[in-house]
Amino acid sequence: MTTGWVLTDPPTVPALTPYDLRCEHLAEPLGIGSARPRLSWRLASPVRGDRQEAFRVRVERDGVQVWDSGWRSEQATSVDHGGAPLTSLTDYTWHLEVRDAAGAATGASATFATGIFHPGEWQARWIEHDYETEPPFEPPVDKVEPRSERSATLAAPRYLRRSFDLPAPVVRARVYATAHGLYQLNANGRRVGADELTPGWTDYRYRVAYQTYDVTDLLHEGENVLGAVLAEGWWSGYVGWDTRSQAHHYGKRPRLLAQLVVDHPDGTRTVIGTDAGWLERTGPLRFADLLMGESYDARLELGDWSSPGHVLGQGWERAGEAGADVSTVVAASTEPVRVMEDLPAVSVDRRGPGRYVVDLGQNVAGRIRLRIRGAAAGDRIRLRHAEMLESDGEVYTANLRTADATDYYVSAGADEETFEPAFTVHGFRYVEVDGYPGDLTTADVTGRVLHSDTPVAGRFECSDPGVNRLLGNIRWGQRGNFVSVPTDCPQRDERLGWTADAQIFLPTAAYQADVQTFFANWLEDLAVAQTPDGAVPDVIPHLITGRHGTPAWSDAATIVPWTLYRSYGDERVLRQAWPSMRRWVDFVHTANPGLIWRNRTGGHYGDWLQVGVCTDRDVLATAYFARSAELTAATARVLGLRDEAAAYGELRDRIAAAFVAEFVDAEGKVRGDTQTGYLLPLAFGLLPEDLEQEAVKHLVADLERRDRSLTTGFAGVALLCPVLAGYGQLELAYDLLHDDRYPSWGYSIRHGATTIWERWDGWTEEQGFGPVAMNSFNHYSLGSVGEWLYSGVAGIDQAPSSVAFRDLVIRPRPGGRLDWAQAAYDTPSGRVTTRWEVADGTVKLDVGVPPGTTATVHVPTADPTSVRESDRPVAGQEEIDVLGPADGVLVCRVASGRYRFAADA
Ligand code: RAM
Repeated sequence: MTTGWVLTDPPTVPALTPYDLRCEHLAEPLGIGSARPRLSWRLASPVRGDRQEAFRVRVERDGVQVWDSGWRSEQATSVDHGGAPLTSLTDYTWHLEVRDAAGAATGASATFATGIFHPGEWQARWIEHDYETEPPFEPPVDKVEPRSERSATLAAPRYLRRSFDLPAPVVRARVYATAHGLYQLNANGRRVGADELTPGWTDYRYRVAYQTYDVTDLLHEGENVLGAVLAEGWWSGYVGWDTRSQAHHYGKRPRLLAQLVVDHPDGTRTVIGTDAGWLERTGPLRFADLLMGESYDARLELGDWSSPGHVLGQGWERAGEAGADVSTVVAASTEPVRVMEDLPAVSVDRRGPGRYVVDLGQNVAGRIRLRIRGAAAGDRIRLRHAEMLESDGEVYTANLRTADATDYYVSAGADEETFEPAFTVHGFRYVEVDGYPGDLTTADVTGRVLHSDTPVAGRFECSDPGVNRLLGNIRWGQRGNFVSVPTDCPQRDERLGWTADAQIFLPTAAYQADVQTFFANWLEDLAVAQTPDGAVPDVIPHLITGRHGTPAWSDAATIVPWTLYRSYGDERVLRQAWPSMRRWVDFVHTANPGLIWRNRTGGHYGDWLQVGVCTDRDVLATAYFARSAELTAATARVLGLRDEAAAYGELRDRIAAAFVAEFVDAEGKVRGDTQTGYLLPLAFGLLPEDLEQEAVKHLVADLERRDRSLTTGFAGVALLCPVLAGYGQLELAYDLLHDDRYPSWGYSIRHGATTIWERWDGWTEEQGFGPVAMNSFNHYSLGSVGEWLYSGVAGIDQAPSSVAFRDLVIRPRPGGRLDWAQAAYDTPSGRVTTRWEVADGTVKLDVGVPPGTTATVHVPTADPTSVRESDRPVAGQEEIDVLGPADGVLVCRVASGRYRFAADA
């Protein structure tokens, strides 16, 4: 199951074929929350010009058809279930048929199941440890494991069990479960599912997701046992940088809610819910916390506690009931966190007796699985996690701030034991193992990589190893920070859903993975956290109070839904976000009737972590104000809200005019004269044409003055390469991409980075480690250049008016040190591929366009008359429409299929 995070190829097919069938954008989901789910598919075909002319969807339940869409002459690759609303707690199969231009039909089928739709269907109550009747705390064993002061305040996780009889064999069994806290389930001694850190992090004040598991194969007629382990997690553990006294962020006591529904052959159902009939106690887990780590005392193991026939020892008590309010409980709508890859240790360095430093060779979010041999009962092993090493080879932990990131294991004295924490996650590359009995080898240590199981959607490679490493680091930055919510970092006492980080990185993230449900889920928490006057908090889920309404941060409210819509084409995300978008723009407008955004600027971080310059804050804020107004207008247009579209469109134009009047002089110089100061208005189209070229000149002059060195922070960095390339400065863009002097992406790579650093000066030759108060080595924001690798270098993009990549623009940009580059990307219609190569005076360009889409291909060439496709002239080919030469390219419009262009370089 831990196959890594790789792109799966579409099927090789002889004719138009649907594949990758999804329900609510998820593959064969078990507990969807919608009675009218969206069904979607991708298409593959080897035939040029192929497209789906019509489709038909049939939904059935137990072999009985509940909806037939009939044949629809449409190219759409998604449809909402159009029959009567579906029934809760039910399995469905859906059959899809598609017809191509020649009338030939192919089909595919998939399944999904509905979850619990109505609160009344929960026959379960929240259960928790009954703290009222708790006896005074007594250490359970002679040697209590040491705890830091912080972890000493954490309560021991609870083990819960319920034994029950099933009167008949099992046809189908599902568990619906969630927690205030984190939980893992067992059934008859076996782990249920492979999801980690469930139920994930949402704004628990408003909603908590339940997960659905199929346990049909784990249960049988007669006695069965359901078990659960319950820890603190985001609910009541350490989150962010708040101390725990203010914290217990959402509540003080972890709670479990679960319901098992078993169908028997005669059509009867057995339902077992959590209630006071469950027993609970503590066990080997002494504490477990996302930031602090986990402590496990194997001497306290409970044996086969979740199996039938287990003889209950002392310590089991009745669970306390904590009400039956399920009003915040919703169906999970996005992929869970899972163990996505196992990494072998690459080296072990003995630092002293029983003390080792292990290197995984990669900075990750995850944890360690440790094999222990020959330990005596009571031996204690300590694991400290770190991203970097000190110059003397010891682990560098100062940048973790108050996050202990330390796990403990106390041995039971067995010949061989294995320790792997269950309810914590660390951001680390190195781990110090202290107190290890015998010799530790690389074979004893495995790195377990955890993140949200967002399906991989893209692949990029080129001839330059440095650029490939950069892309690799960007990918690992995504993996390390897409853990239930998009976080800024996975290691220190922060790990929060900073909104600018998210909006800036989203375009890159979306090229690498299908992040549709991941961000739609997060947006729900954004909308509920808006203040009554419309300000958006700086972090989502909302935790840090007093900071909201920040330029570029809170603009995530408009940018994230719009980017999701453009990438995936599901207008429901806009419909849902619309009130939040407009409330956000209205908030800024109300506070700034003069249209220069100076008032109510929240935390105003400016161009965060820029180097050596200070981009004018009003410039940055006002540019974002214009952008948000523009996207709100665009959204209104999609939703058919004509008046609002006109009003926000007009507002956007007035902000742009105010921007120019206030900040731009007659020579096109933008106030502050910084790179980001030019990039923002150029990228957002705020300047009139005559000033545009002038502004580009100032931008280029600034770069030249600095010997082609960047100064951009979070807000500007994503725009550097696309804007430069877009305005005819391709070689400058490539120089920045290849640069390895400070500050640059290449500098961190030259110094061994395996992820994107938070700051350009995270570590420098002159200063060593950067400011310890804020120095993460796994932050994705500065990796937002990844978008340009796919859209610019490999050239996979879409037309400005296109949605879901249906109208592709293939415009690769040979240049820099690259001889070739290639990319693949799974659009909602199917896979698009590009590969270009320049050799011996010839440029070759291979393009794959998915069925039903068209592409405008810019074939790079010095001589447009030399362009051939599959060794034939382009002119006169049926699927190729030659639009004409332009600026070093020949522009052609092509239908779906594969094309092999060649031309003089
Ligand atoms: C820090 C992090 C985060 C950033 C905020 C403003 O906590 O670097 O990424 O968004 O500051």
